[in-house]
Amino acid sequence: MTDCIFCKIASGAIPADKVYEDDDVLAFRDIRPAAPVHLLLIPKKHIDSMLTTTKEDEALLGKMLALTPNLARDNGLGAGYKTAINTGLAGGQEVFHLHLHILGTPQQ
Ligand code: DGP
Repeated sequence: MTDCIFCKIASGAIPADKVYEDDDVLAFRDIRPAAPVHLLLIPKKHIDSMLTTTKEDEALLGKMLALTPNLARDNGLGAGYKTAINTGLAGGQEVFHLHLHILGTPQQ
């Protein structure tokens, strides 16, 4: 999607502080962090939100969730972290490219 900011980040057209990337997904630091560590994990494929996922997306969604402990550990959140997926305008979603927030405070 040409006017989607996260598609532009996924394609490298605009920069982001990336912490993980593979063929399917990308993780980068949130530009407005709400915690000392605040990552966003996105599918490279454009999906508007959880309101528009299909059965075809099940493996991708499972992969994203399964990646969160590794991403958290690699970014100092091995002791624990929060995840959130804001869904739809009524769910507080601002950027309409599906993304999973990973937030936390590194423990000593
Ligand atoms: P949400 O409310 O779940 O749609 O949160 C969108 C998040 O995306 C918000 O915490 C700020 C972040 N964000 C918006 N634009 C950019 C950007 O261009 N770069 C980065 N790194 N984060 C962004």
